[in-house]
Amino acid sequence: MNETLRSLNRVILAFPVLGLFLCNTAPAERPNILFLFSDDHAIKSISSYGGPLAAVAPTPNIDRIAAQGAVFTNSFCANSICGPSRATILTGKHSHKNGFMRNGNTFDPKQWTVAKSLQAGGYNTAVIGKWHLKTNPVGFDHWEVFPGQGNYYNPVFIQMDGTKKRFEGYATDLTTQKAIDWLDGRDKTKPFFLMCQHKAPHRTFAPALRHLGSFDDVQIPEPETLFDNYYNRHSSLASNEMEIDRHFDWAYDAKVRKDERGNIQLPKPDRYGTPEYNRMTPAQKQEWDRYFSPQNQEFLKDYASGSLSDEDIVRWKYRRYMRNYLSTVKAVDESVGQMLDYLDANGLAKNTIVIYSSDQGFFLGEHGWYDKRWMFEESFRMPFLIRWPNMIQPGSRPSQLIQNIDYAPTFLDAAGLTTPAEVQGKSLLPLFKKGPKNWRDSLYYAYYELGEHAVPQHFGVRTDRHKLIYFPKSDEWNLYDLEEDPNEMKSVHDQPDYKAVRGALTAEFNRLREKYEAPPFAPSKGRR
Ligand code: SGN
Ligand code: CA
Repeated sequence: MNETLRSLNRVILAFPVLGLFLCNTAPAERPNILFLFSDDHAIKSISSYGGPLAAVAPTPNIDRIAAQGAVFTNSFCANSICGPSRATILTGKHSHKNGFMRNGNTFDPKQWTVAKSLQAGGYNTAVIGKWHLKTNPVGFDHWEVFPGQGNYYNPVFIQMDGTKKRFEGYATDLTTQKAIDWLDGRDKTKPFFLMCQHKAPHRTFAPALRHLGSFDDVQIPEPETLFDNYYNRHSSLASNEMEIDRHFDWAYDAKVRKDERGNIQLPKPDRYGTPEYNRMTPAQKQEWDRYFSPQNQEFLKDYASGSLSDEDIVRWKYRRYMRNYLSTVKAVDESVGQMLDYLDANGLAKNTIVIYSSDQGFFLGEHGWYDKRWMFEESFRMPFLIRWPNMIQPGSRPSQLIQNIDYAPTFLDAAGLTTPAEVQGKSLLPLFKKGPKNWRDSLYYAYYELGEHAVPQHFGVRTDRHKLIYFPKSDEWNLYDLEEDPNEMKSVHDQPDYKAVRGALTAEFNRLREKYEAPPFAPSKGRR
């Protein structure tokens, strides 16, 4: 009897009812689940999603998952912010049901999670890297996670005994190595569930030193909406605090340190220092400076000469942002390659489900922005690629509307375990089979944060063509026709020719709020 079957038998002996269920439905060998995850990775910077960046910034390893499995082309989050997205993945529920509605909340570790079910169902479970839920991971046989947001250079990992250990190196590489080490030493009598969760490409977009300059010789295309004027939509767009122009910090984000500037005064914002640079060893700082300093001096000279227009400066910052962001993605892509190679080398590829995803999307200059939060396409969309040999058609591109509430039931379904009735998502497995599919036509979205980057609370519904957004604070609505206006530059909510669409979407919004038992709109206190 092979190892997996032996472990399956043990589960069946321990849980006779479950055993019945497993025998009827699960394949003989339950699949391993490798969940590769990053933070703030926009689909436009994954080449298998296509688009103008694909040619200049390919992600060959993530694309391996696409070629051998499926790319979900309409994958979305329930709440476009870090902790809430992670809590939704673990619980299969919208934020109001798992209690983690904003980054400032604390995850209640007593509640049901997919990790707990997989662990109890016979899986060897682990999470490594970014966690960001305040309380320590529960339901994992092994964990080693960053405190809070974590750092890029020489990061600290919290150990299972509660101590904090600092490791020299780059966060993405260290996370990968730790994941591989765990796989090597895991309990091989059981199938595994491993969540390998990177900090990158999150702010402050700090690349591995070996990748500095990787995108200097390519022309990075600019989004059409880089100079959005915020007309014709909700007034809060104009009062945002996430513009490359007005809010991209000179030292912190654009990497022009104060001590490099001589007597040249840069305009605002210049609020933060250089915490990542400060963490580096002298040798690391030298490498960083060797790359950034000459470019910074050239920019400062041009700036001081007065030859740069406001638009030139935005464009310079956009290029700097994108070069760094895409460089952090390059390390994530390499990590994916290493993990896939590990599966190949150890005979695990065939029976391992591999997922690549990220907690939400991100603005790569669209609407002039960095950051996320909005229900606009760039931040609402979440990458979701999945490979499962013999179960998923290689190169497929399912277009159904899926959401992060669906991950937990998918994992459980694949493992032959029962999904609790309270879970709000649906298993994606039926979408891999041929034939007609009974799937949802709309998605519910809820963003509850109170002020960071000055994005107001908003709630909405999206169908394949339309998006309705409600802003409770000002009791205003926006409606977008994604076919006519894919860049979401104009709300048609008050246009008479959209009366019928508006009525249908409002009814759908109310239906979903009822279905998911969403709470009434109520302003909460505080900023986070
Ligand atoms: C930090 C970032 C913000 C970011 C939030 C949420 N500032 O506060 O720019 O929007 O995290 O990101 S930073 O100075 O700490 O980088 S999330 O991915 O954790 O939700
Ligand atoms: Ca995030």
